Amino acid sequence: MKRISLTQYLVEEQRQHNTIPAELRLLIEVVARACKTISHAVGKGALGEVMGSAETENVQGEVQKKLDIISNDILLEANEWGGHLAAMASEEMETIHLIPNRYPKGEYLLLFDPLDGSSNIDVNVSIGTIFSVLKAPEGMGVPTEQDFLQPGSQQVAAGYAVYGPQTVLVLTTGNGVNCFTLDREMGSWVLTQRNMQIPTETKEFAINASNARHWFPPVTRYVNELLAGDSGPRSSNFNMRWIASMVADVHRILSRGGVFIYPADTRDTKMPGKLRLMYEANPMAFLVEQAGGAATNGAQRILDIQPEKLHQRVPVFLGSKSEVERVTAYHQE
Ligand code: P6P
Repeated sequence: MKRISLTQYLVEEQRQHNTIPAELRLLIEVVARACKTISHAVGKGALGEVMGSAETENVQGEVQKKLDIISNDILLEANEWGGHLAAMASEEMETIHLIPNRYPKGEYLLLFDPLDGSSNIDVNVSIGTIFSVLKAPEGMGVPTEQDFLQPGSQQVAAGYAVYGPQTVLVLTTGNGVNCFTLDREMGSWVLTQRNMQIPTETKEFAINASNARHWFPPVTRYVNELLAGDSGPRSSNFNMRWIASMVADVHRILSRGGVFIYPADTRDTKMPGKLRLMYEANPMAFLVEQAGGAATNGAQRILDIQPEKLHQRVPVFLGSKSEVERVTAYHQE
C-alpha cells in the first residue's frame, strides 16, 4: 500500500472534515519539523555534547538537562516567525512567551513539554515531546496567561513525538488518532497507522509502585486487586510496565491497551500528583479519548477541568476505558 506523508494527510483531512485550516496545518507541520530536529539532537547523545545537567532549575524546581533547554529553544525558534501563533507556553518557562513584534501574530496558542522524561536522557531510554493547540480567545489583546487557561475540551489539536528505536509522531485534530513514523533517509513523516484504538479491556497497568506507601486508599485497593491476580477479586493476572517517560507509556497504551496512573498521594496534598495539566495531561487525555479510551483525575474527565494556573499539576488515570472507569469509581465510594 502506498504510504502518504504528513502533509498529504493534513490536506486530505482538511478536504474531508474541514477541521484543519491552512494556519493550523502550518502550525502542525512546523511542530513536526521541530520534533525532527529534536530527534536528531537527542540521537547524537554523548557525541553531541548535549548530555547531562545544564546546572539550572526550571519553574517546576527541577534541574534542567541540556537537552531540555535545547529542545525548548528549537520549538520557540521554529514557531516564532510563521505568523500562525499568538503566544506559546512551555514546561521549561515560568511565563508565557509572546511572539516578537517583528513577526505577524496568528490565532493559535501552542503549549508544550519540549522534552518529557528527562530523567531517561542520560540512560538512553525513550523520551519525547508533548504539544497542545488552543484557539486564542476572540478579541484577545496582548496574550496573557489567563488566555491559556481553557479546559482541555477546547483543544483543536494535540500530539506527541517519541524519540525511541523509531521516532514517531502521534496526532489528533479531533477526528481520531494517527501515527507517523520518521523516514530518516527522506527526512519525512510517513503515515504508518490510521485511527489508533485503545482496547476497552486490558491486562497491563503502569504506575510507579515505589510510592505505594503514600497512596490514598482507592489507589491502594485498585492496585492490590491487580497484584492479587487470578486468586483475587479480579480473577485474572495482570502485567506491569513503568518507563518513567509518559510519552512512551502512553504510546504503548495507544498501541496495545493498558492503564496509566500517576495519582496524588499523602506526601504533599498541595501538589495533586506530578503531571502538569496544560501540556501533559490535557493533550494525552485528548489523544486517549479520541482513541476510544478514558482519562480522569479520579473525580472527573481531565478535559473538563477548568485550569487555574499555567503549571498546575493533576492526578492522572488514563487508558483502557473499563479500567479507568473502575479506578475512578473506587474514588467515589
Ligand atoms: P517518576 C517524567 O519526568 C515525567 O514527567 C513523566 O514523563 C513520567 O511519567 C513521570 O514523570 C515519571 O515520574 O516519579 O516515576 O520518576
